[in-house]
Amino acid sequence: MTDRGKIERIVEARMKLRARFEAKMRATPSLADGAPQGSGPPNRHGMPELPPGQHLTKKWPVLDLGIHPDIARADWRLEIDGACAAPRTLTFEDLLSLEQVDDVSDFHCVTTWSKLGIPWRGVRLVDALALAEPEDDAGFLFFHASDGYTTNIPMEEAIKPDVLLVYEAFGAPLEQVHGGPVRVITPQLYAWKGAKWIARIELLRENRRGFWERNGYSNTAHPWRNDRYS
Ligand SMILES: Nc1nc2c(c(=O)[nH]1)N[C@H]1C(S)=C(S)[C@@H](COP(=O)(O)O)O[C@H]1N2
Ligand SMILES: [Mo]
Repeated sequence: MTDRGKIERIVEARMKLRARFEAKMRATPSLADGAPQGSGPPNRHGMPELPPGQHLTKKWPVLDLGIHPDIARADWRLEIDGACAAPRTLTFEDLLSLEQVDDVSDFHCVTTWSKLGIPWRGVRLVDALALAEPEDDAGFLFFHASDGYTTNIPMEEAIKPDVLLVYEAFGAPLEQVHGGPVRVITPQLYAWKGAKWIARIELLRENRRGFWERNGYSNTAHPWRNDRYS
C-alpha cells in the first residue's frame, strides 16, 4: 500500500471504529466498570475466575462440526466485504503487516467448560476491519469459516481490543484442530462466536443469525450473564 490517500482513509476508518467503541463503553456503564476490556485474565474484569455454570478444564477440548479444513498459511485468505467502502482479501502476509498483539485471555464454551489464560498471538480484528473501511451503518459481522460454519456478532463486540485474529497459541502455530492457520477469538463472549478457519467476514447492516444462533443459541452470548440460549 503506497497510496497516501488510501492510508489516510484506513487510519480514519480505524479512528471511527475506535470512537464507536468508546461511545458504546460510555453508554454501557456495566461494560466500562472495573478493568478495561481485553489483555490478560482481564476478560474476567474483576469477576470470579469462572462465569456462572462453567467448570475449569486443564486440557483444551476440540469442539466443532467435525470437519477440519487443511489450509497452509500461504493459501489462507480472508475476505472482508459487505457494508464497506474497500472490500478486500487479506493474505497471511497482510496479517503480519499489521500490529502484532500478544494477549492472554479466557475461553468459555457454552457446553460449560472454560479454559483459562490462553496466551495468543495475532492481530486485532478492528485493525483488519479498518482496512476495508466499514460503512458507518455496518452494525454486525457475519463470519464464514472454511468448514461451512457461520456465526454473528455486533460491531461493538468485534472492535473490543481483545478480539483477535489469532495464528499462535502457547507460542506455537495454532493447531489445525483449533482453527489454524487463523481463527477469531471473542474472549468476552462464549467461544462459539469465534470462528475457526476464518475465511470471510461479511459486514451487515441488519443482524443475521449464524449456525448456532439459528439452532437456539443466544445472539448476544455473554458468559457473565449466563446468556446461553434465546
Ligand atoms: N469454523 C468453526 N468454528 C467454530 C466451531 C465450528 O464448529 N467451526 N465451533 C465453535 C465452538 S461451539 C467452540 S466452543 C469453539 C471451540 O474451539 P476449540 O475447538 O479450539 O476449543 O470454536 C467455535 N468455532
Ligand atoms: Mo462451544
